[in-house]
Amino acid sequence: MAVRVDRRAVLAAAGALLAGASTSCTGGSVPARGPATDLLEGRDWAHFAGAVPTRAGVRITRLDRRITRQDGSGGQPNPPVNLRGPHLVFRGDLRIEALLTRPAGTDAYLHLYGETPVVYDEWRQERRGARIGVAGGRIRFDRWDGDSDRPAVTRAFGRDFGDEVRLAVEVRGSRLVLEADGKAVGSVPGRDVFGRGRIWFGADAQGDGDGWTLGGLRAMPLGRGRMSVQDAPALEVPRSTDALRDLAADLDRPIRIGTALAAGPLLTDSDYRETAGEEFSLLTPENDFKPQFVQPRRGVFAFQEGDSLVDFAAANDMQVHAHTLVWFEALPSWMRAEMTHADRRRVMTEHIRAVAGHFRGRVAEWDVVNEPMSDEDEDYTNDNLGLRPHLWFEAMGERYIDIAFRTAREADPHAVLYLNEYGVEEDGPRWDALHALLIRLMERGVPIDGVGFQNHEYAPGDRTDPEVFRRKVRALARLGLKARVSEMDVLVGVGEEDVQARQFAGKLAVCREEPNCTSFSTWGFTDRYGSTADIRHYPPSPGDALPWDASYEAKPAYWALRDALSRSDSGRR
Ligand code: 9MR
Repeated sequence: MAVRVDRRAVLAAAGALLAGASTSCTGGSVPARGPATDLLEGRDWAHFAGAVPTRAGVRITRLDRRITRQDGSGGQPNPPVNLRGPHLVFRGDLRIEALLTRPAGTDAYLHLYGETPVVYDEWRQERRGARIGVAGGRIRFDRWDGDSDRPAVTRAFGRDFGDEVRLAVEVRGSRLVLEADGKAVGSVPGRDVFGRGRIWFGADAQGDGDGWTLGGLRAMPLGRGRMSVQDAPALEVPRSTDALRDLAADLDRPIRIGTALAAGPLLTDSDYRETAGEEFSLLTPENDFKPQFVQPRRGVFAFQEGDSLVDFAAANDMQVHAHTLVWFEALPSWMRAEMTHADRRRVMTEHIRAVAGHFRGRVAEWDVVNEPMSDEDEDYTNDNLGLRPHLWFEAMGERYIDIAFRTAREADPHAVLYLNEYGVEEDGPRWDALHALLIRLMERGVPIDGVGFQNHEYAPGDRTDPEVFRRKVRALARLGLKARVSEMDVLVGVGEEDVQARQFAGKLAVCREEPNCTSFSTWGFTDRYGSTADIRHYPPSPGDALPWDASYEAKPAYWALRDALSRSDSGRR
């Protein structure tokens, strides 16, 4: 795998040009420059979404990744961060130089993150950082202060910059001094944006055209500053023999214990990484495999975050339960646009072929169809048979499910294929309609292997009796289908930790006991990054739905899960 940028090629392409940037004329006293460190050569830019290391440097593809909300609105830019690449650790002042080569009409941006953003796919918590680039022939600068999605400072300098621009940013005390093609263009207050002494890199292409090339990138300390470069951490983490995954593997009928994970915290938060690898044997990508991330423009794919999750799983002997191919949420806006029914079908099958094909042989299972059942009563009384009338259904009717599963089976013949749904752990019309759907699918020979029961408990009314859930698992067994607990989280209130513990343990006990239940997964494991966070605040306030709190303290729920795996009796009522 071509992971690293080729040393000679980059040096040849960029060395001389960057060296030219050394003639600074910022007006004031110029601090002495320490030795420069090349940040492309020998560093990992191949796991950076959309980036392709080439002989001329790192090619940055225009991804147009955006955050859209559940209803399809919104459009907050969501440019990738090179989390597996180099980052700077420094004290005092420093200088960063970059060579940007772009076709006319393409806007090229380099992001400098003092703290990495927290990225979900319906919101991105922008933290402290800055962005410098060339747009419309001008040098553009933005600064984020970590209290809003929007930049606190936006400036533009100079004009008529050409296709190739040498940019430099100097962190000098509390100011940022900007330079282009060897000349000072301006200086802005830095407001402690790099106060943590760290800088991660990102890049983004906008405007027309497909992208630009980062032909050089290097950094050096200034004056009495100190600087070093760090690469991403090793993915393999130490294992114990007494974690949840070990207890589950030691059962007479072993099952997998899983959780949903995100590439951002995995690569930047060692507590997250270590607990994830130690405790779990199954990994569901929380958002990184969703269409909005992997196919942000039609035919433009970016799998790098997803690949990092798969690499982490492989390094730690975990399996991947991939999520998800066909859903009505987390879609890039182009996928929701008006199109003919035939084109809609083509978009769906091409997406499945490309994504399941990319991960073929590296993931064990797929959620092929996610949440097909409707929440609206009216969809249960007409011809929809309880199916959600979303864009895929509108184009193909119920057969979208058949087509999706058949296409997924062709794309990855060895993956175990699931339909994943919420609110079907309990009795009622949703479950009845799902059960009837499964019978129709089986009769039509659709290659479905199992059903994931999400088991989200967001409110007291969501709590379901494990024995009712057991009946659902058995109903699937009668159809020859597997079952799994796929996304469990239990939001409670102060003093209700025992309620939470009981709910988690009750479902795990059923899964352990029913022969067709293959795995038990929680939707994240620490409240620090839980999906039930209240995002009306900035930064969001964490929820309390997971077995570890926001400081990685195990809660009673964790000990109850261990208990449910350790008891020698069957634990049945
Ligand atoms: O946890 C996920 C959150 O970060 C995303 O914004 C949201 C939309 O893509 O999806 C959340 O995960 C959902 C999962 O994909 C499907 N079942 C419900 C999960 C929790 O909302």
